[in-house]
Amino acid sequence: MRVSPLRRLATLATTLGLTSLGLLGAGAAPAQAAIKDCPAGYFCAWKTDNGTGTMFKTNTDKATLGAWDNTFRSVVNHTSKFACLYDDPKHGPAGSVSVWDPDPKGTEWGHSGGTVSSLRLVPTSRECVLPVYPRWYSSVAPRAAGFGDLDADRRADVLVRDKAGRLWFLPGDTTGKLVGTGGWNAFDSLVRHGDFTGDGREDVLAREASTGKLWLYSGTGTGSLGARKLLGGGWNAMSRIVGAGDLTGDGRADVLAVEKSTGKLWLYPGTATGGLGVRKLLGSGGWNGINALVGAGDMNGDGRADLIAREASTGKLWLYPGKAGSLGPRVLSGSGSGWKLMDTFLGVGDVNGDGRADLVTTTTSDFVSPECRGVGCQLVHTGRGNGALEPGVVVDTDWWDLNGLF
Ligand SMILES: [Ca+2]
Ligand SMILES: [Ca+2]
Ligand SMILES: [Ca+2]
Ligand SMILES: [Ca+2]
Repeated sequence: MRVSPLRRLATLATTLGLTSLGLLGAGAAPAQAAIKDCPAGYFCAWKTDNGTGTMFKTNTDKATLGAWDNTFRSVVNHTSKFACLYDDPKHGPAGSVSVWDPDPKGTEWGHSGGTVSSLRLVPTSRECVLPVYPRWYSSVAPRAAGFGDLDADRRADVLVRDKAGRLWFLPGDTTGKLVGTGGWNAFDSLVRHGDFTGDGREDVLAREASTGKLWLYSGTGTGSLGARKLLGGGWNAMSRIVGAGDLTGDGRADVLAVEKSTGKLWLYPGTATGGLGVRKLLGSGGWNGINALVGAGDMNGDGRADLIAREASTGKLWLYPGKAGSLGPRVLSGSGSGWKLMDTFLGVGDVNGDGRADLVTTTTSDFVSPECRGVGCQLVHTGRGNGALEPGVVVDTDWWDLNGLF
């Protein structure tokens, strides 16, 4: 049985007391009969290395294990959830935690070290050691950004998709709310940047990976998403889809997309009926050389939405200032190799409440700083209001083992 990798273990070990990831495949293999004895939907364990003798089984969490405390030697996880095995009772974080992948068909077995005192069955491996969604904090901005604020409280909010395909709304006070109960992993592009339907509430665009259809999910104004509407097909011809804010200056949010085959950048203007109008060429080529593209709002203070782009070859961060329906000459927004160490770029408006649009990033595994190292550190790069950014400040360490931030 494969043990799911919990990333950034070294850091976690100090903060959560993790010391090991469980033991893999040591000892003699249990008889096939032992694996088959474990019913579908159950996690099972034996006191012996070879799966003989009395079998423990459960399909619910166990805060303590009674007579089975510190006895698990062979285990199988025939559930569709991750099994978290804790050395401490009550799922305590002080001792080590091992994570066993879902194996609903029941073909694999594993070996445990005989130190387990409690267990949980959870939809994502992250939940073995952390809350399902990370903590997100933002300040109340002096004015509405027009995007990055699904519930219109002038606090920048974030949507997080977990690996189980659920969608969480993080309003900015460190709490979270489930707004999509499942199925969101069917989309390979999720875009949120402004109001497309014209009701003053921010909406979300989603591209369905299997069909290339682009859907508009209208925001309800509370962080939840309402009924969806088909915007069109063929969007899998695009390597990147970005919510740009209002570039054309008609007060409606527009969409930008990079064409996979040509590297062209197209502008799709939002229309009064909540659709997209006739596209216009913004960039004649080369846009596939950009490996991060985000509509970040008005970064340079001229009242028009701007675009931030990371050049793959150099790691440079460029600001493309929005002009009336086009983009002006790009200016360097951030140099240095640091931008290559960023995984996700998030433009959700003014995060620190000074009235200027900011940029938020999360890191790749190569990132190292005194505050945080590895994947999933979150940084806020405060906008200066003239297109430049202050150096990023680490604000949290737990933005890992997720499936996207929007
Ligand atoms: Ca908000
Ligand atoms: Ca709307
Ligand atoms: Ca601008
Ligand atoms: Ca700001």
